[in-house]
Amino acid sequence: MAEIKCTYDPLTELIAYYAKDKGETKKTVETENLTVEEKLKRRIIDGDKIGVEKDLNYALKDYSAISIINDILLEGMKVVGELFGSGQMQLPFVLQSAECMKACVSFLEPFMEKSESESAKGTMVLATVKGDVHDIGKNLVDIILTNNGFKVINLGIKCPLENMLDAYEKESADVIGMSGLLVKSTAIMKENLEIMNDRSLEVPVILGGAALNKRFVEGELREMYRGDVYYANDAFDGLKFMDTIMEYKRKGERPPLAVYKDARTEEFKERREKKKTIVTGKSDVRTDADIPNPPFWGSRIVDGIPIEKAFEHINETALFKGSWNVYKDKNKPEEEYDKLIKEEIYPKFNELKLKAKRENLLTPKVIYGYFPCNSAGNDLIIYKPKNLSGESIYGSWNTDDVQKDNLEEWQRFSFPRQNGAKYLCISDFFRTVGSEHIDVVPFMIVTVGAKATEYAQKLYKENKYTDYLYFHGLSVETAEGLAEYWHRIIRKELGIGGLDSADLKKIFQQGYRGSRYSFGYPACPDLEDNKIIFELLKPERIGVTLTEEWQMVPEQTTNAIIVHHPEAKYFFIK
Ligand code: B1M
Repeated sequence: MAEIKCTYDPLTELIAYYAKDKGETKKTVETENLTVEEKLKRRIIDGDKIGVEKDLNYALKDYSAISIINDILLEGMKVVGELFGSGQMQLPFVLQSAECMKACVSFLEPFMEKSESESAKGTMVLATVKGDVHDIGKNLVDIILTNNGFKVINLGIKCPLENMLDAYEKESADVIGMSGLLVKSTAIMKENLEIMNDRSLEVPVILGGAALNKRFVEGELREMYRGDVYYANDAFDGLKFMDTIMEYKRKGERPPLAVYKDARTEEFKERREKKKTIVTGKSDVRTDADIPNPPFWGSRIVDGIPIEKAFEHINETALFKGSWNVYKDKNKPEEEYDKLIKEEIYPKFNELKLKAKRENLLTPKVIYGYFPCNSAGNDLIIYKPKNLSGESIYGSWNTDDVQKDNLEEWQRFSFPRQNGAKYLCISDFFRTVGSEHIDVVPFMIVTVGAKATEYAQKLYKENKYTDYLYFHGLSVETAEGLAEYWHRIIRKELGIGGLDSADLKKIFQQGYRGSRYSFGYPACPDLEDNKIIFELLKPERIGVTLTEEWQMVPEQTTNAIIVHHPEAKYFFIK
């Protein structure tokens, strides 16, 4: 007889413990008087897999394994989807339900014919597109589809279209799902659809990821692609579209899909065209801001940073809402959300931090430096002492070498300028080549190490979906926390840290002098500039490398140019 693998789940225990403490029964309801069908459905909704084999064995007396899955358990998952859709269930609990579903299916598999266990409601070939390394969004789609009765061929990240088409054919799949978070990925998706058009393919395609929107996918792309294309805002949208596609496929029809028309579409097209034109305006940023003294010139490596420092600088809103997807339900009182955060999310957060520290899962490392510079129009020129070359550039420089007449151009950034608004450009915050003064610009690359990626992968492969979401979120937000912390150190070293707000929340809103801009973000959107920061800092020294698509490995890494000018704040290049 098949054995359920999991008999103890720390998350369930933890939640139960806190619920007990408050004299409540949390999400679970009294199941004693329920029928076995109702009990199983309830278990799925509650994500309660401990001891589920007893109920499954009982159900097997009256039902076939396949019917338990299709008629009882999937009904439970349907409710989970509805609760998520209406904002009544948070993503971590959805994943707990998916884990329970997975455990049940594994238990039931030996009771099924091979053909039954291989049957699915439909098949999706799923991948993150070429050039993009983002994994978690796609994996969440895989988890939700798989545990709702679909088969998913997950091809991983950086996937060329050819691989997707091969798998589509080989597996006789029904749909291709493409994911991607980078702005460039939206262009790759369009390119993929164009190639499919050229080959007269009409494969239904679902697209998802942060840089996409309905206007682009169901407007522009739907108009040009000869097959059907859908925009999925989240994993459950993906599920909804799979259901629709399969329903119509069974009927042998094509779903009636309208091309999404947005009144703003023309305006957007116009703006995009305008963006391509050369901007001639000029900002009125002060040109005489004082230049702080750096503690050293050149670059340094910092190892052995206590992980607590990064933890202290985690933006909890970004972690809880952004990464863990724990949102307030608009229809419920504020107190209920506060209670959820206090009784479930904080304990999880604290438990995870302890585990990460105890098991050295996150190892903060920083490489940073202070460089002499001047601006020239939109460009920022970085100098190096003439007498330094080769490997000797990578380290602290002798201060005497950093004299105006001993400096030569080393690297150059060309930043875009705002078209309208204040006509801002990052280079405006630095003294110009024509001025007598050499300015200072710090750069940094921070990482929490490769073990974070490996551990997250391990959890995913072991089907520990909730833990995967929690840990991945913690690891990426710790990288961001480390960047926040190191920016604080840089301000202190430059002697401008006295202007820091005492309130951490205000620090997250730039409550300090200057700004931290990461390449790929709106003020400096060109990801290719990562190449220059790599030339400046050589982060391979702390184990960080750059892919040919300008993304950093390990994933939990971020970089920035730090600007000390008092007027420097975030701005958008539209
Ligand atoms: Co950064 N990052 N980041 N980042 N980061 C983005 C992706 C960015 C869009 C932010 C922005 O500009 N507003 C931007 C890329 C823009 C561009 O292309 N130019 C960006 C950048 C620039 C960068 C760096 C380059 C910055 C720098 O250091 N210079 C750097 C690169 C890191 C590297 O190279 N290793 C960097 C670093 C980081 C952190 C490490 C701090 C951290 C982790 C990055 C990571 O995840 N690997 C981070 C984070 C957290 C983000 C944001 C804020 C959130 C990403 C995330 O984890 N979301 C992101 C902005 C954003 O998304 N709003 C951003 C949670 C995840 C579960 O959601 O993957 O979107 P997601 O999946 C969702 C849906 O989109 C949908 O369903 C999923 C679940 O519901 N979905 C599908 C996705 N695929 C689907 C497919 C479907 C259906 C639904 O069907 C097929």
